[in-house]
Amino acid sequence: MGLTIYGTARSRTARVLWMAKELGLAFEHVPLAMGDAALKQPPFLKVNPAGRVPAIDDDGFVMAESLAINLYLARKYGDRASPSLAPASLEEEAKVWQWSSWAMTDLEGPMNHIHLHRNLFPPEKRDPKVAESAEAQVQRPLTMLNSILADSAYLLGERFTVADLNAASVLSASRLSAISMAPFPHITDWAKRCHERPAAVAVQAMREAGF
Ligand SMILES: N[C@@H](CCC(=O)N[C@@H](CS)C(=O)NCC(=O)O)C(=O)O
Repeated sequence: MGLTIYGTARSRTARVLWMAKELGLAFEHVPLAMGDAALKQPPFLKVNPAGRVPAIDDDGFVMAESLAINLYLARKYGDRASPSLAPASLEEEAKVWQWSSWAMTDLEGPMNHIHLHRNLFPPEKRDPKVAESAEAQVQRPLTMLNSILADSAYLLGERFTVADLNAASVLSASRLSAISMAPFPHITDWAKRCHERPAAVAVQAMREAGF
């Protein structure tokens, strides 16, 4: 029993692995990848009926969705980090939900399109118009984020929390490398602070090693 994390670090599972490493959790890692037949077979479909990673099994409690898993792990184990990654009050918890749902609804789709059409797809599959239109779409949310980070080191104030981990996961270093960041210097500084944390660097090493 214990915690099992399903998904390779080369997928959105990197977000959950980052959280687990921040918290110093012991876990079993099952590095399923996109395209693996096992994703669509009954044993894994019992963990995530959507047949996608990341997913976790925490002592028999199963769930999916990267940012939601991180909210759960932060709530259950957040105090294992010092300072805590968990919200310290109802108001902080509400802000954590706010930033996580904002990242998923306003940034995840367009940032993924930019990354696919500028970095990941083979040249013949890339459509510059899709990337341009997605980059135009993220200007407003990124302008807002930049203005918040002008006055605050992290999203809830002076300490790194699950709100930063979730938002910085959606704004991964490779995704940010595909857009012009000149108008957003405070996001650049914040993202660097987040992505240079030892737990994030450890997950990057897992990605590079193919896990
Ligand atoms: N919103 C989900 C997206 C999960 C997702 O799209 N996972 C991809 C890998 S990054 C996957 O498992 N794709 C396989 C498939 O869709 O068949 C999350 O954030 O966890």
